[in-house]
Amino acid sequence: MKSAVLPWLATALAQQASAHYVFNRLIVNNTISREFQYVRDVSGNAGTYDDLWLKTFPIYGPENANVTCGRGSFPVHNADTIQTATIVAGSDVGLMVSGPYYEGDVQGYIFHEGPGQVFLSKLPDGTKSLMEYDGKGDFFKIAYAGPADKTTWSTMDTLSVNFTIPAATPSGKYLLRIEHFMPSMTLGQSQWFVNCAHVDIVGGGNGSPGPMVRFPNAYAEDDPSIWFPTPNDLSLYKEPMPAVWKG
Ligand SMILES: [Cu+2]
Repeated sequence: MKSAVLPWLATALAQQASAHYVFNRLIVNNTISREFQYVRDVSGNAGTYDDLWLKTFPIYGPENANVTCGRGSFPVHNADTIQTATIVAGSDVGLMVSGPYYEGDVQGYIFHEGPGQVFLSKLPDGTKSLMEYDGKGDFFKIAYAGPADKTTWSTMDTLSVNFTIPAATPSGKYLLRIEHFMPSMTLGQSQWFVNCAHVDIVGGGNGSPGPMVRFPNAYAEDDPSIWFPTPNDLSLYKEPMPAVWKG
């Protein structure tokens, strides 16, 4: 197995500068959705929507408005086709990458060194539907995938960030937001991969989720979780605030 995998990996690492990804599939109870079935479509870095490769390009900096739900994600571009996933509170869920496709591989991998985090934002009172929600409301964090050990990020070379919707989450319509980012060694170089899915949580509980944050600007470029000059020692990495709400 190793002899088959390693040459591909070496090539991929050599292409790391352009090897990016978009979390466009939702996994619910081990069922993988189609691309952008439940996830808001995003534009490429040139503004068009027709090229998956361009959609994978990073967003730079936590203060960029595109870190709310991804570049060009609101108004919802795939309004005619996006669906809302029904998820029973307590279920296992994941957000999975597509692209890039190269070297004959059919899947993209999470290539950048950094953490993954997952958030929920309830449809605000007075906003009629998720289609009309710009994502500027309150988000609480439900998952953090940090370093696996001193030298390895737990998401490295995986296809998805997996988590559980807390059973105590109140029922209702939510934006389910994932961010995977590469902290910067030099100030101002962080790269962000952000997507949002439309979900309807059913069978929920009576929890009071929090603490809440809003995007962009939940973090500053010089936060120790965003500007991390010592990537060779992940024991020094601090989980970004807010804390995970466990329900
Ligand atoms: Cu990059």
